Amino acid sequence: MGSGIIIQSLSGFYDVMAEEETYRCKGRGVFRNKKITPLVGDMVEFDPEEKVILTVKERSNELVRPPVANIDQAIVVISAVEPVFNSRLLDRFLVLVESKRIDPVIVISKQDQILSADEISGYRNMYEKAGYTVILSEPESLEAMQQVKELFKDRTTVIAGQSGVGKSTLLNAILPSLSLETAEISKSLGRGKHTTRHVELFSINGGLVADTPGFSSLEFDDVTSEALGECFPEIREYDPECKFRGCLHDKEPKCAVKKAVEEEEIGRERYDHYIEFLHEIQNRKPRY
Ligand SMILES: Nc1nc2c(ncn2[C@@H]2O[C@H](COP(=O)(O)OP(=O)(O)OP(=O)(O)O)[C@@H](O)[C@H]2O)c(=O)[nH]1
Ligand SMILES: [Mg+2]
Ligand SMILES: [Zn+2]
Repeated sequence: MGSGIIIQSLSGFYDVMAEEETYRCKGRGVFRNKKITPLVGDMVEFDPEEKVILTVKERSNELVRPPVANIDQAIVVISAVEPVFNSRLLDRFLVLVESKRIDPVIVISKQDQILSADEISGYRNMYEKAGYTVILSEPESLEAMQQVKELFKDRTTVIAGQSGVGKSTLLNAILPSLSLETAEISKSLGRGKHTTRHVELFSINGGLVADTPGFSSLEFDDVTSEALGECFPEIREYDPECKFRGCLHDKEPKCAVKKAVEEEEIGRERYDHYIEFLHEIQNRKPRY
């Protein structure tokens, strides 16, 4: 028996990596009855002789689209231009990642295409002030590539973000031997699809990294209104000072979060998105 991690799933087979070797395994027959579906990122016990996965260990978290488990970190890539920088979309990604207890890092790509550095520096400050690491990148920036590569060490990372922002390009710049497929925006958006379609974990700098087709659903289905504030680090920080326990920082009086927004300690745009998302969650139709 051996233990390993699933790095790829291909029509009924799972590639299990153990001690630098990869074994193409099937799931055990009983998985079907027990409704156990192994995922990329799963830690498993397997039989290397028979090439069968015997047990799937408990997951620390899992994403549905893309289907991947046990993620420590997400590099959320957003482009400075084309697709145009969109802080609302970035905040959506951050909430989804935080709600799964995954550590986010922000990469703003396509720095070579911005007209002036001011366009992005205000946003950079806002997100850094909120508590995030922000890396400005373009494939030619060795410094940015080195910084991202360092983040991969000893953990499992997913690269997330909208189609065309340069997720695959970033990984290719860090490790050219990956030769991941990339596409001009017009083509990928024209098809309405991501160029990257399947999920695979690659070993880079002592860690595992998954290029992903972004997140195909950006709905807050699993986030409650009470939990939303927890997904904004700067709101999480001020929340204990609110007068009322369970304050949602909306209409409540004596709210420390709203005060921090007035005093420009919390970014106005971040707060506005928080309120927008809160109302979206509150107006969500119950699901049966
Ligand atoms: N100028 C410039 N172009 C970039 C940069 N990063 C990516 N691109 C280009 O943007 C396009 C899309 O890049 P991809 O790496 O395919 O984007 P992706 O995020 O992997 O997209 P999906 O796989 O569809 O989700 C390609 O034409 C890249 O060459 C950058 O930093 N600067
Ligand atoms: Mg891609
Ligand atoms: Zn409050």
